[in-house]
Amino acid sequence: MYVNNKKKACEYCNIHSEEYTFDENVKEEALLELIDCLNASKSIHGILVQLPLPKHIDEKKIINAISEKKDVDAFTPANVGKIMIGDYDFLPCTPAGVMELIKESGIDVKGKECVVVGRSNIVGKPQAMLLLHSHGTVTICHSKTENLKEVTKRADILVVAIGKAKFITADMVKKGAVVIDVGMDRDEEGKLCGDVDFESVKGVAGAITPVPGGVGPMTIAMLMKNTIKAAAL
Ligand code: L34
Repeated sequence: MYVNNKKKACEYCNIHSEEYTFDENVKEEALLELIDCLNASKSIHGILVQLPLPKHIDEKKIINAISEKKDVDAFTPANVGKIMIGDYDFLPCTPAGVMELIKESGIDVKGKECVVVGRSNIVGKPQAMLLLHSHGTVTICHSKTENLKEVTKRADILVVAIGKAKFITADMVKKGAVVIDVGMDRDEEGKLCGDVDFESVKGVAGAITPVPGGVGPMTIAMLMKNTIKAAAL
């Protein structure tokens, strides 16, 4: 479904897109061969390998094979390194979408207590770096964090990306905080929800993103932005 949403967005933006699907038993070599071919193609400007990959595939090896100039996810080591320095062509789509939401809502990150819950390479780590570039005071929390609630309660801006349904509850949030929910989870009834217990937290938050209809569509918008940028590189 995520891939379909990306294809629809391409159509909307007049970006040509091609989808390659494989059997889950696909060999690593077959993926590497396709990436080589797309790397060399003059008519392809962006390459995205939708994650997660099956267990027998070395994700790092596959990502590393993508040309850094076509890496519209900004997942390759070269692009991740550039983000650290603050001198980049592409930003990773989800963290960039979160920053866009913050900016467009008129929220100034400068000097604010920013707490990121989750330390994945895709969201948590780059998210912390982007908040730092915007002059936030940044803390990263994760599953080993002691007194998590004490830390999240300090946040003026709380970004949650852990993949645990409704994990963040009202007692963990400071009154008036900006709460951004990156989660895409299922609740007990199998309904789509986020990492934040929206119904309880909306009562204390100053601003909060819903799931669906929050960060997800922003991720896709940033992918379009990166792709257009890649075409101009
Ligand atoms: N390579 N793999 C790569 N890049 C990515 O940036 C992703 N991710 C995650 C999964 N794998 C990836 C995405 O694009 C998650 N993700 C993603 C993309 C789109 C949406 C959610 C997650 C999305 O469209 N969400 C909508 C609809 C949700 C629904 O109705 O089920 C929303 O409103 O949140």
